[in-house]
Amino acid sequence: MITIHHSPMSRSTRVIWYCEEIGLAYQLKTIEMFSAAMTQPEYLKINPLGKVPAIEDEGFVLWETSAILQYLDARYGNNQLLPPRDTQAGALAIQWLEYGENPLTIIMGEIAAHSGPMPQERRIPALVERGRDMASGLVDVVEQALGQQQWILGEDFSAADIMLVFGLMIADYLGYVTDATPRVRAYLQRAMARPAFARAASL
Ligand SMILES: N[C@@H](CCC(=O)N[C@@H](CS)C(=O)NCC(=O)O)C(=O)O
Repeated sequence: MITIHHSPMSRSTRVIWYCEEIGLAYQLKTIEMFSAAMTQPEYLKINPLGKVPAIEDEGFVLWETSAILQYLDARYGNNQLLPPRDTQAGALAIQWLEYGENPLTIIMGEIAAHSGPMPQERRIPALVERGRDMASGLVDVVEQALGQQQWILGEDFSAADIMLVFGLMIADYLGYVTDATPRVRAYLQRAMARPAFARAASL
């Protein structure tokens, strides 16, 4: 069974959400965000950056959310939630997986963390300022791409949606999902109505 190193309400929720979508068994090792435990040698052996998520699979360790979702889908998910890489749909899936993390979640996360929960000595106000200049534009990219589609790749839900929705939830919390982005608003509601999301978000 895979082990997910997890902090509630963090990027590791994406990994749990993925597992819940495909019915993959997992166990959680919970670690408190920004706590000293994240920078202890024992945890740095798992993730040298001292961040979540990371997974362990029979001694194999992997970090970076996008890599984890791609690994799990190929190894255990029968490619249910990502199209084959050698197709254009597969290439688009990777485009959105990556966009969902960087810049979308990186920028939204910086605005949120550096203006709030991050320890004072680590906060960089310039990151908040830069993020605020970029935030609406980043949400608008998804608004335009969704068009009339249900999900970012079309009619089928994918792991790319899991990556994007996490960043968009922070954008929503920060007030960047507005009447000017109705498709993103409806997309978030659709995603959050999925039972697998609800289970992951509760952990
Ligand atoms: N690009 C990495 C980012 C990981 C990351 O920044 N995780 C945050 C939680 S959402 C974290 O652990 N932060 C703790 C810290 O910065 O000290 C990924 O997608 O896995």
